[in-house]
Parts: sequence; structure tokens; C-alpha cells
Amino acid sequence: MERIEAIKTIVEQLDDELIICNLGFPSRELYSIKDSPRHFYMLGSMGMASSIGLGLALTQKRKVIVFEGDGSLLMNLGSLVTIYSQSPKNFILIILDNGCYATTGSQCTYALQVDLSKLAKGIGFKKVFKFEKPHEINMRPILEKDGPIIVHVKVEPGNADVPVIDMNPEEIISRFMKIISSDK
Ligand SMILES: Cc1ncc(C[n+]2csc(CCOP(=O)(O)OP(=O)(O)O)c2C)c(N)n1
Ligand SMILES: [Mg+2]
Repeated sequence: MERIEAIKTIVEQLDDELIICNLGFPSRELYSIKDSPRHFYMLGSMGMASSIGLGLALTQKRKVIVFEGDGSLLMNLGSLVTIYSQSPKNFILIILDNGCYATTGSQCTYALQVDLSKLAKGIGFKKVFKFEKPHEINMRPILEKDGPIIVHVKVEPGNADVPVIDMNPEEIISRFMKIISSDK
């Protein structure tokens, strides 16, 4: 399946969760499918979506969903260990694994050699789901369970033809912070 199809299938099943999205095309694709002040689009920092999502989950009541890339996760692999050790119940990490750095030209990552689901299970995560086809993606039972949950989605290399996000980082963070503040 294409990455945009995976994101669309998942987002259509979500409600008012907070979403932190990996930089590059994944954020552009999410933005083109659906925009919301509850979305935080990472614009420059690779590997930080999962760490930001963890911090958020530890301080918020709402469920936090992170769309992470295989390359970004591998760049900041310690975040998986920290997420497991902190174990926030409201945290779902979705790994969009295309085995490459699609955003910068589809150079291969080591996710081609290392099964990220097995890696997560090896760390200790008990709730690890792996999907390879869009019809397999059923978020309902996943959203009903306590986290932390890892959802490993195998997607094809490549990017959808979607425009850049026409908001600057200040706008993205300021509307996101308003949502979080209104929850308190
Ligand atoms: C520290 C750092 N190194 C490199 C880049 C350039 N860069 C931006 S996106 C990207 C690829 C991200 O790959 P992945 O997380 O697997 O996402 P994909 O685009 O494949 O969905 C790279 C290398 C960056 N932004 N930051
Ligand atoms: Mg990738």
C-alpha cells in the first residue's frame, strides 16, 4: 500500500486524538488528507516525532498518536526504549515503514534488514500490531486498549504528489498549544 493510503485509512478511524507527524512527505500527506489544530506537523527535525509524542502523552489526558518513519525511528532508536520504560497508556506509535528515506529520494534504511516489530517486541512491548494491507488496518480495537501500542505498517517507497504545508512552524505550534491549553 502507498503511505498516503495507510495514513488516510488510519486517520478516517480517529476522533479527537492528538497527532504528531513525522517530517517531510508524511506530514504533507496527512495535511492534504485532513488538517486539524490537533495535528502537529514536524517540519525539520528527523527522529523527534516519537519523543515529542511521548512527552505529550505523559502530560496529557487525550490519546496521542505518532506517525513515525522507519528512517526517523532508527535515527532516534533510544526513544523506543524510553517509551517502553515510561509506558504511557494513552500513547500509540505508528511506524510507517517503507524501508527507505522516501522524502529525500528513497535511499534504503536498515529497516530492510531489521524487523521493527520484532525489535519492539524484543524491547518488551506487549501490544505490537503489524499491517501490510489497507483492509487489515482496524484501529477500533487498538484505540480501545491501553498503551503503549506499536502499530507497524509496511508501505511502499514513494511519495504522493501533494503540496507543501502552507503554515509556518509558529502557526503550527501556536494552534496546537491552544488545543492543549483548552484541555486543562
Ligand atoms: C537530522 C536530519 N538528517 C537528515 C534530514 C533530511 N531528511 C528529511 S526527511 C528524511 C527521510 C525521513 O525518512 P523516514 O523517517 O523513513 O520517512 P519517509 O520519508 O520514508 O516516510 C531525511 C533524510 C533531516 N531533516 N534531519
Ligand atoms: Mg521511511
